[in-house]
Amino acid sequence: MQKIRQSAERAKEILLANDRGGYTVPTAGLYPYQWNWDSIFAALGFAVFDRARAWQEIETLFDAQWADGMVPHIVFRKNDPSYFPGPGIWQSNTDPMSSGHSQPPVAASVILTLAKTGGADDIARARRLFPKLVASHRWWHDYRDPDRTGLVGIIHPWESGRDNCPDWDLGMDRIVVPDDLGPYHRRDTDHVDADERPTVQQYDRYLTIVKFGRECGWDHRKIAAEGPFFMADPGVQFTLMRGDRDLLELGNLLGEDFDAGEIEDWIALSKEGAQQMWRPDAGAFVARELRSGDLSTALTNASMLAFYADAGTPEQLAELAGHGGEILDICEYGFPSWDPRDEAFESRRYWRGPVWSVMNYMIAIGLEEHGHAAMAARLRDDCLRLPDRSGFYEYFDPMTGEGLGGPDFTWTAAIYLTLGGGRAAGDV
Ligand code: 9WN
Repeated sequence: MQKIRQSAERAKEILLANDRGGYTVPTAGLYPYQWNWDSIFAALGFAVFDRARAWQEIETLFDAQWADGMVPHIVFRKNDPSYFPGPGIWQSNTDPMSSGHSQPPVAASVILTLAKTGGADDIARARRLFPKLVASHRWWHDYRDPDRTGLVGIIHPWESGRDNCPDWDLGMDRIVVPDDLGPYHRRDTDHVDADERPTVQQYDRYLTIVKFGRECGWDHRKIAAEGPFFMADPGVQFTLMRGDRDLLELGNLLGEDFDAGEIEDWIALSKEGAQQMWRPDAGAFVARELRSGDLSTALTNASMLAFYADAGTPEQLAELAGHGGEILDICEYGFPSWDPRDEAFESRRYWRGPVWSVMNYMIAIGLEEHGHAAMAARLRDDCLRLPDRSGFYEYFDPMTGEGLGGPDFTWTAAIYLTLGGGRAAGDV
C-alpha cells in the first residue's frame, strides 16, 4: 500500500465536514448523531484552530444532560434512519431525545486542559459548565456505585465506549435474550464490513439491555440493582478517577464555591475500590462482573489508563508498565485494545485488538506523568503515523496499520491535530 502523507489541513477539513451545526458526528453515514466522548475529544481538535467552536461542542453535549445529572451517550437531534438503534428504540422521553446511558466521563479533564491553556473567555465558559460537570460526576458515584464500594458499574457495553471488547463476555453471557425481542434491522453492517463489527448474538444482547431500560422508564436505580448487565470497567473507573482529580483542580482554578470535600472523598474511595479490579496473573486491572465478582482475563488499553488515573500501588504500576512494554514490542502500532499474547486477540475486530487514537492520547499522558516518557512518545507517534499511513480511520490494525471502521473520523483527526500532526511538514 502506498503511504499517504496526511496533513493538519486535512484533519481540520474532517472536523469541519462532520460539523452538523454546533455539534459534530463521529463519521458521516455510520454514526449520524452526536456521541458523548467523541464530542469531548472533538473539542480538543477544534481548540487547535477555533476555541469558540471547541466550547460549543461541549456545550451542545451538556445541553442534553438529564435532570439527574447523567450526560447521555448519544444525542438524537434529528432522526436519521441510517443508524440503529435510533431514538424510537431508546425512548428516553427527554428533550433533546437521547440514549439511556452514559459514556466514559472525559469532559472534566478536557475542560481543565482548555481552561489552563486559554484566556478570559475559556475561563468564563468553563465556569458556566462547572456545576453541570459536578452533577455528572455525582451521578456516576451515586447511581452507579449505590453501595459505595469505590467501583462504578456500567449497565451496557456501549457505556464503556469499548463496545465488544472480550471484557464484556462475562456480563454478556449472563443475558437471557427474550423471545419477544422482535426482529430488527442493523444498519452498521450496511456501512462497514461485518467482520469488523460485533456479531448478531452480541447485538441481540445489546438490545435486550436497552429493552429492560426502556421498559422501566430508564430508572437507573432499578437498572443498577436488577438490570441484565452490570460490570465495572477499568476505562470508566479510570477516566472518572482522573476526571474527579481534574474537576477538583478546575474548581480551585476557577475559584468556584463548591464542596471540595465531596470530591476528595470520591477520589479516596475510588482509589481503594479500584483494587477489586486487580488481576495478579494478568499483572493488570481488568473488568469485573459485579453480580458474581468474576474478573476478565486479559490486559487491555483501558488497563493502561491506570497511570492516567493514578490507580494502584507503585509495584502494581511497575508490573503493568512491564507488560505494556512487552505488548508494544509485539505490535507495529500500539496500544492494542486486547492483549495480543491472549488467544482471544483479533487484530481487525472491534475492540478485540485494534488501536484507537483517543485511548492512546490518555494512556500517554499517564505514562509520561509516571516516568515512562519513551512509551508515551511511542503511543503519541503512533497516533500520527497511523493516519499518515492509512487515512483518518476510526481504528487501526496494530499489526499492519490498516485503517478500519468508518473513514474521515472526527476523533482520529482531532487527536492528530492536538498532538501536532502535520506540523513538522509546515502544514499549519
Ligand atoms: C455505540 C461513536 C461510537 C464511539 C464508541 C464506539 C462506537 C457505537 C456503535 O462508536 O459505538 O455507541 O454503534 O458501535 O465503540 O466508543 O463513541 O464513534
